[in-house]
Amino acid sequence: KKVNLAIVGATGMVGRTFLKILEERNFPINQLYLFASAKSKGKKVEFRGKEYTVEELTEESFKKDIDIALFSAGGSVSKKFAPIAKENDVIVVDNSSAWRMEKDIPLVVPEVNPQDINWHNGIIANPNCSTIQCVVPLKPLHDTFKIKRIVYSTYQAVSGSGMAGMKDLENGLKGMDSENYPHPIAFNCLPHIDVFMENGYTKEEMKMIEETKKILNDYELKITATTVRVPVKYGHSVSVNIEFEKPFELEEVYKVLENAEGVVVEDDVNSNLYPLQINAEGTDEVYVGRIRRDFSIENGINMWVVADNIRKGAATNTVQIAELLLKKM
Ligand code: 2RA
Repeated sequence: KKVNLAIVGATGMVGRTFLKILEERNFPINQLYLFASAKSKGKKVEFRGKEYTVEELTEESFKKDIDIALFSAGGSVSKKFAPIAKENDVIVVDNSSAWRMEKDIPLVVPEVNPQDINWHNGIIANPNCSTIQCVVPLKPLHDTFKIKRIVYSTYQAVSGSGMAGMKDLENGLKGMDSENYPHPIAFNCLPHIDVFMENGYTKEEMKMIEETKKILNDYELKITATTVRVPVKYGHSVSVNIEFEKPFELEEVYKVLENAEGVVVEDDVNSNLYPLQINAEGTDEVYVGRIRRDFSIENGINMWVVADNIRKGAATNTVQIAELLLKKM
């Protein structure tokens, strides 16, 4: 079955990666529509050897015969246009944080909770990149050893802020100026992603905490997070400390992770083997290493989790959700 697919935010970093992933995965498309803001109107984009013209996104855009729309155009565009798309019987898969915590909107990572797309009512939310890469290994560990508490510490690439973030890193090498961040990012780490909330945490930290509970469907989990921007172009790394309810052998933990869907274990410190952002870049797997017991608590481990934040963290996960929708059509 071929579908009529729209991409909203087609000229952004994730939007352009959608096209790459759709080609790589041979997603069956009948008609393709590319939408972006007025400033991108008329731009030419190539897809499967054909040239497409970017159209300005308007309230009329979804009057066309579109089955699925992939959004990556920021929260305000999603807030305004996802409901319009839904009214026109378009199923929306949205990358922004606008809808993620809505009760009647599923938040989906296909390796973790694919069944949740069954109760969508027109909009499905794609989780935050740093959350996606963590829940992929956390899910099988939770199923096997029952997680009690998680401590996240992230090392996030500047591509998480799109082209602006990339420019700031490049600029930083020259003038150390930063339009996009409150301080220079070159040769620096910024413990500040998105805005600060009343409780002293950033929105990014609260996203990781709340989205993890929703995706694993376990609101008893005790979770805290510190999210940090680092001078890396592509790939987020996360140090994950986990406390389990049940005792375990480290061998069992390795076995669960080695058999986990979407996970590649890279862990042999004797040969300096552990996940690296530069190796994860351009792939769709989640790499796990530095797996070791946390000797400071009864049943705990530490691990290092790395993935390409633009692919598995955003574009690929969204296309995988669209593939789940295809199966239901
Ligand atoms: C970031 N996770 O890395 C956020 C949004 N992509 O900036």
